[in-house]
Amino acid sequence: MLKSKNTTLGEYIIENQSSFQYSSGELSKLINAIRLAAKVVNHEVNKAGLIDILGAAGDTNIQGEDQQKLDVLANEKFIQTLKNREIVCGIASEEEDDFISINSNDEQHRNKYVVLIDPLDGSSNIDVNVSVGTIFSIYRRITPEGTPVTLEDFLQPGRNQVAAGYIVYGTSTMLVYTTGDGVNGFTLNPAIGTFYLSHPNMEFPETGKIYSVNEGNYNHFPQGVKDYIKYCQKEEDDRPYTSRYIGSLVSDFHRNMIKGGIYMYPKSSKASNGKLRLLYECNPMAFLAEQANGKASDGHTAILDLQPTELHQRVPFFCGSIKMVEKAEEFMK
Ligand code: P6P
Repeated sequence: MLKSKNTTLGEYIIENQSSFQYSSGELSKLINAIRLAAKVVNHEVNKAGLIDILGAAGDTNIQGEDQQKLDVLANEKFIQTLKNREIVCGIASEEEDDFISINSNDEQHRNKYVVLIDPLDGSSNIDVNVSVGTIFSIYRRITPEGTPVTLEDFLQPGRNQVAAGYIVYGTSTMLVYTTGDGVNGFTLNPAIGTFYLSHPNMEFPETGKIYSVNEGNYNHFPQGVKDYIKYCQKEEDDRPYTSRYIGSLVSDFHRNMIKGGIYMYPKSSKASNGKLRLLYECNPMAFLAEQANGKASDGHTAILDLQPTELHQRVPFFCGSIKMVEKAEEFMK
């Protein structure tokens, strides 16, 4: 497979399609649609400070969170692009109370993929110019082709994903994704609007020295989590580790995948299932983590093995270098 560093994303998708089993080209068209939407959102994110697009949109989403204007715009752009390209039969989004059935005509129902997205994760960072990201997760539908999608098509275990990835709108904009054959990172050259393969075969180092958690919640964590955090801070062996927490899952994940580290969003007495959503945050990031020789669990069970029950359900999330996640799990036994 093409892996030279000047491969464009477009060339890579075409090359990848030939080796992706039962690819009818629809998945390639789907990844291409995400590529286009990513460029549009990147343009808006990068100029956010310049035009009146900062601040809340005056509305709140199902999570009860203030919707930032860019949240709304990113959500609209990804949904519009996926609809226009007539590639998917259903979409679920953090910003939409219910899933969207793409059924403008019978031909639409022939499309076999459903997409779940967090259109702009970490959006509270927008107004302070800290990086944010988009997360996407792709499944093959399980209900019969030719019929409208049902909730069942979205409540599949993460193990069923056919592709997943994120765009990080940071110092540079990158699209990082997997179709089950490793993880590859593409960096956008904004001058010409082309993504180039800059990080082939991304992998988590087996262990690391970075832990990412909101320590402001320390007093509300289960004892096992408190004990692990104290272990990270202890002056012995290869510790103390460094604490790095950006408040943007995509950015913390991306840094930890390159340098080695663990990201944690545990349950607490304030949030009995943690904060992160299983379907469009934890499952795609867990698919990427496992494809990059990392690990992702809810503290006890692999994220990808959890059977979802609700569209916006939350789960505790521990993800990153395999040895660090295993150590944290030991403390939580
Ligand atoms: P807290 C952003 O809202 C997000 O979903 C993740 O991107 C981020 O890691 C986490 O929540 C931050 O949450 O409670 O620490 O501010």
